[in-house]
Amino acid sequence: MTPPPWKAEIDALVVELLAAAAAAPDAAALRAIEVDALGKKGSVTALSKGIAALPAEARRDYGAAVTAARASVEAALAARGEGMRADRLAAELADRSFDETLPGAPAPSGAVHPLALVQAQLEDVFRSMGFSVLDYPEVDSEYSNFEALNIPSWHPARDMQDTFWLEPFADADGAPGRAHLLRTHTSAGQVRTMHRFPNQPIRAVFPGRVFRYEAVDASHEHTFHQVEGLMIDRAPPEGPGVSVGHLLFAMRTLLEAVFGEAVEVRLRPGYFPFVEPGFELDIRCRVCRGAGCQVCKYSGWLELLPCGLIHPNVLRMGGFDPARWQGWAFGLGLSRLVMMRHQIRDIRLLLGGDARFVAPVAAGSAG
Ligand code: FA5
Repeated sequence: MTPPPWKAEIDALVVELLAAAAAAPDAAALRAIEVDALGKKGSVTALSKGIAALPAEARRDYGAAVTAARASVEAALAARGEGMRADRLAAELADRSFDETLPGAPAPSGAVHPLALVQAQLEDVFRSMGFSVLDYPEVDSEYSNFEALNIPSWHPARDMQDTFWLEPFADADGAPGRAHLLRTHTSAGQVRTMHRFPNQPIRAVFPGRVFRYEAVDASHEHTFHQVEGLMIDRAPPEGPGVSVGHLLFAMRTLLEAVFGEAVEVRLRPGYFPFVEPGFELDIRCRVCRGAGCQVCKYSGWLELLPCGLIHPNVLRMGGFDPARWQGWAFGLGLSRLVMMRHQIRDIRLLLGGDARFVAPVAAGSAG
């Protein structure tokens, strides 16, 4: 039986395309052949349209022949592409300047957030002075956050820290229905620490997030970080005692470690129901160097570090007899310290999710 005339036509086209694919010098030429043959307006695609002109009994064979033609062209193109890749690899391997033992390109990595960086620095300084670093829950009881700190519910000092209150629930220790809150300050860990280390000298810091229901601006956040410091020791004549001098030494040591130089500070009397006497330690604003800016509210000073000697009532709440034990505590505004350290003009940038805060920095500029 003589083959139909279209058979020779299809075969000729396939032979021509296979030869072209085999001779394609590069990927671009190969792609051009693919488009010319298999693309929307390609020569192989056009064959399909010829089916309409054929008598019904020839259409099945014609369709099968076109499908086979397309498959062999596709296979030839794929084979040539694979051949090119193999040639390229062989050429690269033959190239003596290629050293496959060299390390690859470094993978992009992140950097430590300034808050975490300064917190780690502070923890190191305090560890070097014999302090433990402790961690306490962000959801705490009204008792730890206020009552144990000599701030009963009627006390006007409650208004100093606007509070996010939670629905009452039972504590893990089974105490029913106590009021809970998002801790407004890391001082909530003070009496917890005293209960944890009863009747023994304590040196501890506890950093963490705290929360206040307050208006946000360049230097106030509703969520910010503090570091609490606590030192308790036996009072004379049983022990060395604890003085404001120790407190100031610790404060200066931490500020010098963070800023790498002596920092101008001033001490003002400050009122907190859980310390007596209480102080506010301010540092010279390092964003404007004292000239006045929105961070320091144009005063040149930034309130950073309230502190004082632990109030006898708080020692008592913690199980320490104030006649035999003395202590100091401070509550450092870590977020503000980081702003000073890295000259950040707006506190909202710290937790705003700006990826540049954790972008890799060039070696040597991490500080
Ligand atoms: C307290 O939170 C006391 N617990 C500190 C304390 C501890 C006093 C131990 C005595 C002994 P105050 O509310 O002032 O105090 O906050 C402490 C520091 O947190 C401030 O000096 C400031 O640096 C920082 N701070 C306070 N409110 C904000 C805020 N909204 N945003 C950012 N930082 C804040």
